[in-house]
Amino acid sequence: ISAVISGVGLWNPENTLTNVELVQVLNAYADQFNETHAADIEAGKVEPVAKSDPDFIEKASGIRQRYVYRKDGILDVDRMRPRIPKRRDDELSHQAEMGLNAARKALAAAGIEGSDLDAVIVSCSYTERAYPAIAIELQSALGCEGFGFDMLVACSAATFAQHRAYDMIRSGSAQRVLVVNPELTSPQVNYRDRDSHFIFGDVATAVVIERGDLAQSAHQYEILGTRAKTVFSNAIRSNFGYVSRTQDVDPFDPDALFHQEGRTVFKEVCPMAAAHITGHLEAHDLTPADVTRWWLHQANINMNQLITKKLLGRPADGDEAPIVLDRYANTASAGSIIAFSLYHEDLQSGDYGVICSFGAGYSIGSLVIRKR
Ligand code: CO8
Repeated sequence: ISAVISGVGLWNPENTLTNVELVQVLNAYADQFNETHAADIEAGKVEPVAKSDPDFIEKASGIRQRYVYRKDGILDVDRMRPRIPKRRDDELSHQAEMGLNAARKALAAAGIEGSDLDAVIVSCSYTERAYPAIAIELQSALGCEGFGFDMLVACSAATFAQHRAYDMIRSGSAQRVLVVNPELTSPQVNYRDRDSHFIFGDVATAVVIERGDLAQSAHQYEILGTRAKTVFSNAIRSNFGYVSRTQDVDPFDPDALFHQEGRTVFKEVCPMAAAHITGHLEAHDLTPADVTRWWLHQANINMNQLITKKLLGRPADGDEAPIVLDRYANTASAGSIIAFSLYHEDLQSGDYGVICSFGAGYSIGSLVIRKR
């Protein structure tokens, strides 16, 4: 039984945030904080808040702007977090709405209806609640029988969920699976921290994975194989969780927001990702030279350039390993799927491609695919 990606959908919020806007609010906060705590800073009792710089951001990361689900509140120096209104239980939840927008596009691309699906997986870095699963809410909104479940694997959530869809189809337990990634990262961003305030954006992606003999769409990619790897690391971490309430955690506690040792991540993850991809290709008697397109995780432009150089022995050109970071920033697990969504239709029948994520965990997930 073959499994194919037969449709992909991408939805981005209306609101964009530029580097300059983010830097302005952080620097205003730094001035305010440093003035208020001038005596303690002078006495060495309090660390001053460091200022940010738009040129640094673009040079260090390749990011120019990001989409945010709700802009309101982020640029208010007295708030510095999005204002996302609470919804009633009988309204669609925020992530279900984001996911639905991307899901509809993926279903249209695959030429199928929600009722044709057997399963819905919602997979992303965070879900806004533990239960009922966002996937089950989405399943209901799409009018799909069968089952749904949520799963979290940070940056590798999308690829790991696609692996599960592949397994389900190959084992015969489902014929058509929708994998949805509503990446609502902005609530976890520390907009007061210059090291990380620029990194993330919000977006939703979705793919339909179908049994090969059922797929009818114009652009189909057979999944030749999947490979996953995890290695425990504290270099990317957030300690926010359902136990936080019992620990009286302050919502601005940096420990309860995304934080990382960016340099360490860079050094440790790049060689791991390159070795992982090479090994996965070898298992299919392929080499990096056989691959037409690389849809890589989008965390940092320098990281992607280093990985593709390690793989190809030369820099990749823009077409080979597309970058979407400039427009979208790091959208956690959705990054490689955004790249796939925007840059796949020009592939010819028989062309090989690799989708690969790498990030927190550490986690690495890849799919080797071939256009039908
Ligand atoms: N403006 C000005 N200066 C700055 C700024 C800034 N905004 N930020 C840092 N600096 C300073 C630093 O303090 C440092 O100063 P000094 O030399 O005095 O110490 C100097 O600039 C250089 O800093 P770095 O060495 O940190 O700079 P880098 O060139 O390494 O760039 C990056 C920093 C961009 C963070 C880079 O290291 C990087 O991208 N690394 C890879 C990180 C990565 O891929 N992480 C993956 C995270 S995503 C993930 O796993 C998903 C998690 C789940 C989702 C979470 C949703 C919220």
